[in-house]
Amino acid sequence: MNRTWWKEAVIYQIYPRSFMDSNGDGIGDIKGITSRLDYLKYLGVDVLWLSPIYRSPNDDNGYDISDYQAIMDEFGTMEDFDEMLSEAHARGLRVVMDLVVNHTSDEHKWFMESRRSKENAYRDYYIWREGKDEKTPPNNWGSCFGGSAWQYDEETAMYYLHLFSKKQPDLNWDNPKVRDEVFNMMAWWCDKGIDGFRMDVISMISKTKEMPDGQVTDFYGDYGPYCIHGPNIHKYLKEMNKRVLSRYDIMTVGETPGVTTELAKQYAGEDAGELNMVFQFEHVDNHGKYGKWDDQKWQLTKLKKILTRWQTELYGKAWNSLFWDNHDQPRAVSRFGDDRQEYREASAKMLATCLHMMQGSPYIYQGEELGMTNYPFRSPDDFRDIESINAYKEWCLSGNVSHEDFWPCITFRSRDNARTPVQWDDSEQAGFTSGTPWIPVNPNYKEINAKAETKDPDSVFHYYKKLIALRKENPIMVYGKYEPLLEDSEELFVYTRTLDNEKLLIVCNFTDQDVAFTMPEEFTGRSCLIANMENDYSKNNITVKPYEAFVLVR
Ligand code: TEU
Ligand code: CA
Repeated sequence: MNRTWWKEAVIYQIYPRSFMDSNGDGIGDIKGITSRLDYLKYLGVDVLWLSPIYRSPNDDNGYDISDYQAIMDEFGTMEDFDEMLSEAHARGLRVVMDLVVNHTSDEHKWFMESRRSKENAYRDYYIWREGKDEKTPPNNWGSCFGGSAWQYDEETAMYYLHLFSKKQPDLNWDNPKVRDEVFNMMAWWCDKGIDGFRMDVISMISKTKEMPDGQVTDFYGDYGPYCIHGPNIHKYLKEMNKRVLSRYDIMTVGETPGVTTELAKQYAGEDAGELNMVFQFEHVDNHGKYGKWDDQKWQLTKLKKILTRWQTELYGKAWNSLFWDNHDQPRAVSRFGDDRQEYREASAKMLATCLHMMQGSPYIYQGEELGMTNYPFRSPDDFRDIESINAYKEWCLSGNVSHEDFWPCITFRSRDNARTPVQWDDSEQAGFTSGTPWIPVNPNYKEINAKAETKDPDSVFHYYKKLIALRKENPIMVYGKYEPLLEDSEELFVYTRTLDNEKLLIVCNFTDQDVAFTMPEEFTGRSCLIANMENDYSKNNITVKPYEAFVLVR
């Protein structure tokens, strides 16, 4: 297995809108990021991944880009960006950009041209089809944000495809001109000195030409096999690698909905010549009665089975990215841990241990290092996210489900949980802004904030800091082989890591109960690398306390 800097790195995701506001307009910005670089350096992370900062009308908070080579007005200027980049580099921090090229904004000049006429030079940059008739779209595909994936456009009386909102038309990657534009734009950013790309829904850029109806799920058809891992996906990524990626020392991570371990070896195989690693979603995609809208926690054995499969099947062949949450997921401590006051800190540390000790590159989503929790939504008016707003309309206001049934599900899973402002201190608006934030601050900021946690050596923050530092001193955390133990336990997540003569034992209690555990002989009485509470490891039979986590070294 090759040793590389991005395998050894810890990546921190910044959602700029909610990270830090520098000018009191209530919206996080680039100068805000620059002002917090010392905090990130102190935490010890190596790479910052910025969610999109490009010019955008913000239908989907920047995932709808109208100019790839300009900065969103609300976030600042290109000078602010250049300053941030050089300040980050001066501190040894690398910067990875979000690359959103499955679609653009409908306000991108390519699309504004494209929709004008069938003969326009940009027409074929997007995916246009005739409807079945005037009122029926070309097929039954649904958009990820609800409704049909096709929008009728009066100008030329045809439909365009949008797998996300109707303000996010899909680019036509089969057009070589589109690939040229995208690759040139990527090289432009690389020449500026950025350190990599996180590629938004990159598994969806190649579509089946015939576009047959999908299987009917929910209210619309699923585009499933026709838009995910499409016919030319690997051809286009290899081309991208050859023409751009391979020319720079950068890291790449593909966001690849629907990816399996087999496919991951193609996308991110050691010698596949495509990407460095992918985000898989199996461990966060527990679907329930209303699709992704569900209020149930994972059964631990199921969660372990998924993660163990990714750990073992990719070993030596491809590289895992490790995450519990991001800007599309609820807060990890609320979802996988326990955000009740008596367990929040312990369970946040337990989750950190469990993730950072696995093989792959760990991602920390802003605020996760503080143990930030889900937001206590009171009414649908609290939502800012297009996905939550549309889902509430589609499921509830239409009368499909009652508010009482749906409310616990949508509030447990809403993406807005992750998007409330980072809690910097206990002053008004948690120190995020001097104005009114675009989305409310979680009312628990007086107890949970960076100022308090950086001062308290026992905080969640300092636990993350320690885990990150340990990774630098212990190559076994990066390169060791993973093996699961106690696979049938519904309470404990236990595994080992092995590298040469070294071996680690990782034990994590995912419940609020005491659990009896028999220590493997080889670890009895051994020293502890890190733990979130005290225990006596000299005995054979020990009691693992609620949300306890420890790592022993053989
Ligand atoms: O998300 C793509 C994706 O996989 C969606 O299915 C995602 O899970 C979504 O949140 C539905 O629950 C990426 C971005 O991360 C997301 O923020 C964007 O909204 C989306 O692409 C469109 O660009
Ligand atoms: Ca601002």
